Amino acid sequence: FKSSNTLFDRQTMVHLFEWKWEDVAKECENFLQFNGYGAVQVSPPNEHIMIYTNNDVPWWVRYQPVSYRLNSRSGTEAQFQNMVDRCNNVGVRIIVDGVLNHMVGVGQTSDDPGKGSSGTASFDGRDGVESFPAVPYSSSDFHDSLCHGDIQDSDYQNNANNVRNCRLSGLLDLNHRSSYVRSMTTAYLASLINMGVAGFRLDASKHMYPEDLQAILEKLPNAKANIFGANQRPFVVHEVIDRGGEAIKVTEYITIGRYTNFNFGAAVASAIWKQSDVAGLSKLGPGFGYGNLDDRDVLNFIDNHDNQRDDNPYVLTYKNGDQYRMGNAFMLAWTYGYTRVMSSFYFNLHDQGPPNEGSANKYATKSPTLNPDNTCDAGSGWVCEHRWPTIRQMVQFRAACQGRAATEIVTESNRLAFARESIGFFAMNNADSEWNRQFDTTLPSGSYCDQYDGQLQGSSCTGATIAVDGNGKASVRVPPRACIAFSLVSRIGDP
Ligand code: AAO
Repeated sequence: FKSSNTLFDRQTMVHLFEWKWEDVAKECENFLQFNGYGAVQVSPPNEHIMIYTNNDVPWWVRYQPVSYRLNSRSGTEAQFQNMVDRCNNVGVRIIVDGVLNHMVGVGQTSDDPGKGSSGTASFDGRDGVESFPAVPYSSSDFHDSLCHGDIQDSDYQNNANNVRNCRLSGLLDLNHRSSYVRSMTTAYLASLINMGVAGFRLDASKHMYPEDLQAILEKLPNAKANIFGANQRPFVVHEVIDRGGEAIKVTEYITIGRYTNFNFGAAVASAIWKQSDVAGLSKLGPGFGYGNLDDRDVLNFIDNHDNQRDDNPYVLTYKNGDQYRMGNAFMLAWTYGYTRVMSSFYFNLHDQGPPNEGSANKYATKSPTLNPDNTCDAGSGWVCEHRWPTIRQMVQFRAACQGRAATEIVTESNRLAFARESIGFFAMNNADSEWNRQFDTTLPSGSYCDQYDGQLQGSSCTGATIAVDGNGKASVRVPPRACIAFSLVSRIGDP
């Protein structure tokens, strides 16, 4: 379950949070395939509650499943299949956000009564009723007999069973020890594999026992051979938040896939904010600090859709501007793990949903629109970090450098540089003055275009150019609080 199932030189996925299937399909065809992206994590595709409040639909309705039918705010089953086919056709894989841990919340407010009908399925999630006829699930499929209430904050530190058996903020907790629940969840994931998806980000894996997940995952078919080759297991990333001090540890999940490494973005943010020093990031890999396991165990990212919404985020987000560019550039230049780029919509409030078409159109999700420079038009409400010039260039840099070690590592106070052996060179200067020195780039002689603040257009470079001599040496000027990156894909004058 560890292999990303992407094409060999595509080593980054993008989370197109809340995008519609038709828009994802177009993005694969028009942009992702040309910019080194290997896969898209999509929002949960199955039926979910709908809540209309404050002229909006909160984004998190997608995390309250009503059935496993493929109808959602992002589109229908036919649109989903069409997206999977069109993305696979251009070598971009689809990773589904699978919500297996729970169904809906028990519902306490008039906005959210915990029952109703949404899409095609009716449901009644009120405490004690717990009926989901379109699966079907009934009250005996939930954990009520083991825990009839919510996970308490202190459980995270000292009660693993409560974290797994009690309700995550009121969400009805399925019992995956039951062979019936296992068979329903396996069937859901298997049907997605048979539609051609490459794998899953499993929501709230921390709240399910690893042995139960293993039993579910072992029964899955291989990824489709005509797309992925023979005998390929689906890719699985478990959402487990473990930054130390938890009763449940990421090590429990590494035999059944990768885990979401929340320690990575935390380390990068703290270095860039100078609570520590970016030079220290030269050690960010297996064994660094707490919770950074082997390359093949981790999915690394700067921020995700949850922690970007924290009141006072401990990670960099699009709201940090240039520091966010630096953080992503480092992640993509560095060798550690499989990487994910976040792609957001603008928000002020935690619950705010994706840009929508207003009440007359039942708050249908809006499509992003583009600026002439191929970034997203902020007016459409989408941030599209994955299209920011620096990030899209660095995703190509990573694709080109796949499999190459980081060598010639140079550190100074608040400065870090390294080569990706004979393919790329990266330098990060988080000090307040220019970093001007000679480096061994390991690259063939030539003239290179900076991919951090520029890009190659035909044979001209829109940013700084760097001359590498016959010995691979170059004098590089890295502006304060910025990076320089260049690679064989930005060599000027190459055919
Ligand atoms: C909504 C309403 C609720 C209502 C509920 C039911 O907001 O008021 O009660 O419906 O009616 C999302 C939203 C929720 C939403 C839910 C369902 O975030 O607001 O509830 O959909 O619509 C824990 C889990 C983790 C989970 C995270 C949010 O372990 O799995 O909470 N993430 C996933 C999704 C998320 C989704 C769900 C799960 C549910 O990504 O979008 O919820 O499907 C500690 C623990 C973590 C724990 C956090 C938060 O972490 O270790 O396990 O995550 O606390 O409770 C530092 C600390 C670390 C802390 C972390 C938090 O790192 O060191 O201890 O900060 O960022």
